[in-house]
Amino acid sequence: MKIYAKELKQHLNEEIEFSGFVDSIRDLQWVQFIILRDSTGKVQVTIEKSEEKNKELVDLVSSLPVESTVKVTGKLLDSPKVKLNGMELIPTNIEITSKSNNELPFNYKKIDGVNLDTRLDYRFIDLRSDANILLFQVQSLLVKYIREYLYQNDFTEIHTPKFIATASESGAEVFEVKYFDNKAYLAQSPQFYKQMAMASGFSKIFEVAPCFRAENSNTSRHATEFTSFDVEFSYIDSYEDVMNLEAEMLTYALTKVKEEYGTKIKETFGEEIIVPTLPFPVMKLSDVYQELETRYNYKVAPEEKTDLTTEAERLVYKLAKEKFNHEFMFVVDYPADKRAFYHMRDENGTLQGYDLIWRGVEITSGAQREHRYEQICANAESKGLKEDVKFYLEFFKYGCPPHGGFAIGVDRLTMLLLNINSIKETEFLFRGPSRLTP
Ligand code: AMO
Repeated sequence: MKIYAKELKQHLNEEIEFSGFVDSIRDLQWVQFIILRDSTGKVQVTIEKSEEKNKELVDLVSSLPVESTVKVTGKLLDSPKVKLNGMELIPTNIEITSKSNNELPFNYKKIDGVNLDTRLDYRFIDLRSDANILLFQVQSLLVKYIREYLYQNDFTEIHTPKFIATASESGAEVFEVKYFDNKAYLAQSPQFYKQMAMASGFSKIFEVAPCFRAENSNTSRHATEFTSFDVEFSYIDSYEDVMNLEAEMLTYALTKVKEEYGTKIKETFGEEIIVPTLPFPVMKLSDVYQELETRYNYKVAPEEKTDLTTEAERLVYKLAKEKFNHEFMFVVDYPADKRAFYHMRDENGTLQGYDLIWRGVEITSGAQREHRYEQICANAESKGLKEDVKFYLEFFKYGCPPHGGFAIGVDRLTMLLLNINSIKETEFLFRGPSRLTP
């Protein structure tokens, strides 16, 4: 029976089959120790050289390159003296299921000093490290618990097309693709379609899917393709309902991730998972700038104050901790003319939208949407968009409830949770302006 590393404890003193990578080999005078690993853990295989019946195994192991894969059958013994989990596998047979080259392109267990591009070129090897396997287990868990929260609250997962005919965010950032005799674009966001679901009466939906942005920016937080967790729901009274749902959702997911992986994350990444308290603090953009100036002497030109600069985002983390003893901060009251046309403005022209900043980085944009037909048409027109978004404007013509939503970047979320330097390391395969392979 095939056993995974994490199940081994239940099979002591049994004949088992274990398959995995050869993590390391110690070939001593009297004994060979082989450490095998699968994605759930490691086990030691012990071969006594003096035993005649082991001769073939000893020969095989002495020329076995590490990182080969093997299938081992044998007896699993309870051996308290063995440092690795107090057990060892005494093999009767070892089958090499694939042989690795002796020389790896780099040592994925010692990445200090290894160029990140080399690691990304050989991402399949880079991902073999314990830290990287944990990283993607944590990312998977985060997504699982965000989903779980939404399912518990009657949301339906939908899947919207990624070939689109018009840009949803702003014209400059789309990738154009040839679509038979026409042009199409890769979706920057499911924005229009999640709103369409509201017009279709779905009430509560979400989607986890790729977004494509033709942003030629080489920063630690931008990718040309990233995974977006998009949420949209109806019958809200204000964008505060949207912020509240998001804060609750994140708190739920972080609580669960901490319960399941908190200790491992602390051991591997040195990061404590801090479960936030509700409600999350909220500040107006203009107040943020004012406080950054008085507290930290951070000054920017008035024309830059229409959005948070990268440095201001970083300082918002400091401010959130000092002022509210919190890791998160919602920033509201962005100038309406600088934000997407689908955000609602109130009767004074104040934007009914927000950004969420976590640990110094924007992780979310959200808003109540403009659902009134005349008003959304006027908003689109003011951005010179009317013809392009004609199909979208139709959604609001035949009844559409008040609604709002938000999007969280999953890769950024993982980066901040584990205090990883760059989004390049939290995407399974990073896509950036100068990276399309592997
Ligand atoms: P926005 O453009 O702010 O909003 O994107 C939402 C979130 O997606 C992530 N993100 C990115 N992650 C990696 N690389 C990028 N280039 C990148 N761009 C964005 C961030 C960001 O906060 N339609 C709206 C959302 C809404 O209102 O529902 C939108 O796309 O975490």
